[in-house]
Amino acid sequence: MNEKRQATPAGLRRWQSLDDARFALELDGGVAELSTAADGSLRLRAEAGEVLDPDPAPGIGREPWMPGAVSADETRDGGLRLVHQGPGFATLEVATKPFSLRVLDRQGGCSAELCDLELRDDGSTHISVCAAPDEHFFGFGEKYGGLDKRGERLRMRNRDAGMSHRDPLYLSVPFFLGLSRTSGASRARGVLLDAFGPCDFDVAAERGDRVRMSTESGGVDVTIFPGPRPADVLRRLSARVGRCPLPPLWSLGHHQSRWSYASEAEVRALAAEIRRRGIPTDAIHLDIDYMDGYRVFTWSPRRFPDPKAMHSALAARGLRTVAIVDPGIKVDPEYPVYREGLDRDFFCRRRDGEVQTLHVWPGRSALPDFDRPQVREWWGEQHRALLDAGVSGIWNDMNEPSGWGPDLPLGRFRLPLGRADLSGMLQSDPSDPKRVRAHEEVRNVYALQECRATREGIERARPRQRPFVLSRSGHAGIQRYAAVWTGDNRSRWADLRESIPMLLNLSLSGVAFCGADIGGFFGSCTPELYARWIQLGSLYPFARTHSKVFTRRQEPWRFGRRVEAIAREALRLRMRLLPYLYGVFRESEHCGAPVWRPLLYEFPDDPDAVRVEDQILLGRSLMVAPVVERGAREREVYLPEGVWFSWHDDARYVGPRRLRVSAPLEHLPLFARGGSILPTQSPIEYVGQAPAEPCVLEVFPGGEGSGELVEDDGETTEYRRGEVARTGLRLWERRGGRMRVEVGPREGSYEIPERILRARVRACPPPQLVSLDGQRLEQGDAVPGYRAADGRVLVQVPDRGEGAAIELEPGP
Ligand code: MIG
Repeated sequence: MNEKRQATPAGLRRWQSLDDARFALELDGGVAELSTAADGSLRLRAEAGEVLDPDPAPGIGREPWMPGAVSADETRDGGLRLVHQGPGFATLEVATKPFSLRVLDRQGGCSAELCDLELRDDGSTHISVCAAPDEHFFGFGEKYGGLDKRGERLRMRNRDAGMSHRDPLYLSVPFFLGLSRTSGASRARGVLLDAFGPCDFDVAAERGDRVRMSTESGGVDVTIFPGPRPADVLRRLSARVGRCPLPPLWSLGHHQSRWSYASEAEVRALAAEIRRRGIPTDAIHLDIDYMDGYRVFTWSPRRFPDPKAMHSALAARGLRTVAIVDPGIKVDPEYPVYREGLDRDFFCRRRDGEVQTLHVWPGRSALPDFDRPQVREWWGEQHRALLDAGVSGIWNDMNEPSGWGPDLPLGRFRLPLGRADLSGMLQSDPSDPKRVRAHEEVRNVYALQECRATREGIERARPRQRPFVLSRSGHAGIQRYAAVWTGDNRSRWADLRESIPMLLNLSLSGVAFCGADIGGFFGSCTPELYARWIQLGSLYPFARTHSKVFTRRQEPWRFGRRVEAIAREALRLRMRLLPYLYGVFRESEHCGAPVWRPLLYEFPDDPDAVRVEDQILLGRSLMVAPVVERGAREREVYLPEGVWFSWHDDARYVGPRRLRVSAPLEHLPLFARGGSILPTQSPIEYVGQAPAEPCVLEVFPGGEGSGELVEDDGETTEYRRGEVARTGLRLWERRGGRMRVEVGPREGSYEIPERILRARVRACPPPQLVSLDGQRLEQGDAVPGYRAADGRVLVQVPDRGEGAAIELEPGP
């Protein structure tokens, strides 16, 4: 970075309240604005010069800032003290010289301190967050390496990292969650540096007591999200940057991808094979070869002569497609999308006025200027060509944006030579499309705006449907518009291992719907690696197998019978858990909770849990402890406080404790939390197929617990208007081991035909008495009735939505 720029260590000169939740600050060499939110979050924007730019947040679709009134007092030295009565922070102290912000909670503890503000005339800035000596740092979006980023320097600049596997990667979320302890209890807080261009985080590397954040343009825009628990931070972060809307149910199934399934015949044959072998799968991805000369929104007339017919054949098998769309539009005057984009001046131009081009698959291509609403609208409209042909989801690749300079054609492939130079490119200013910005100033929101255009376009074309968009690049808030996959990984054990902390940190950054390519993209996967990867990957929030052209094929049956059976079982487990998983996604839409959670999310007060980076909580009740070492047939597992059960054999453990579990190749170590009820179903091959047993409650004793079963049509937005069936679930344990499973009356207007509800109580010896609503049940297969075998009790009762209370009296 340029060291010669003039730096102004800012001091506070004057302040003035704009209203009861907004304060203008005059600094040495700059101006700032402080806003307080009703949920107790705080935002500071500062820039060099005399006027603050208009708020850029609405321009990228941030959720509206909900102001929270505070009372303001001047301190003796001319500083400012804000007192907040609501949730979140209690007091904010703004000191004058040096300028700093101290955020205090109700106990008087400091939950955040911002200091060392430097504003430069070119818009670059530094600001630091004080770090506690024992603080751990999580989040930071999509990053390689360990879960805790203390001591690292992280760059945020969206980049097609290719095979380099170094920071930065495709997607940036300039946010972190700090977790420290004060007098025994943990305290979490979140910090978002909402820069649209590249920025840097020095995570207590240079100075152990500072997280230093730097931007290259646009001033600072920092929001502090108080805890005290990680869940509080995520709720506040997501209230600001947005939450992942409930995905269509089919998109939670398995996706089978390859670069590329390159013809209708190949896709049909693949679909037939998937079903013949009984591999649960919901979607097939169409990589770049479906297009006509890589022109987006077209079909190759030779390879895909009749996409409609293909899609109806796929639909008959319960399969859908997700089609790739790159932002680069082929420069070709005969191509209507290019012609129209050019005529309407929708492409990014260079400083010299020429349309900026770069080389991507179609050759020389132009880039839409997604920061303008009309361009987004136009882009969204283009998707009708794909949707009308029967495509169900859109896969946005190369949207960092990525491309190369000149290239060398090699048959139907091109050898990229050098990276595209976009340094002379201009784009519209998201907050004022009449102004332009250098590409670098808004680079990190390019993909966000593209996905926004895509999602909104699909919503207009299919107003009742929930869209599915998948993106490689993105920024804070990408979850509002798209699911995310972590780009081009390798078919190596290290990449399998790394996918865990990477996805956990992405999840803690608000990106709930995320996954890594199962089996690895580059290179050829081995049978053992595929087996372990599909076991873990079938429990990724987003589960897709994908691989690169010229590598070993990666359909689940390419690795021999044994691995095929392992893959089938893994995916059947996913389908079994689908009702539970769906509930976790509901929760995410509701309060921003991640689907994949590091142990620290649920157990922040347990220092041993905070260190675990190779286990995952899927929602609140399931713990995944995957095997990610070659040749390993056992592993160590850490179980935090509480009762835990092995999913497969009901073995019961009381945490906190460590144990070694055996894990033959067929086996994924999986644990359920005692005191939980998980709604499941018998496995299906695709969403829409009726499960033989639609409602199976897996009951794990060991405490009191509650849950919810949420059912709806799985694909429309009617659930938002109450077309949903919600069933409250409760587990009680009385003295002497009496257990009560309460299924509440169904609420909401979504109709479910009468069916059998099954409650399978795990680790339960034959009971002395089982009753339904006070009536004794008989043993046997009749409904209502129960069976006790193999240490489990299966209770079957009719389900008309009226609710049921099942009681079990333990045996003598
Ligand atoms: O330069 O569309 O990450 O998933 O298969 C490669 C071809 C372009 C990169 C994506 C990958 C995809 C591939 N794309």
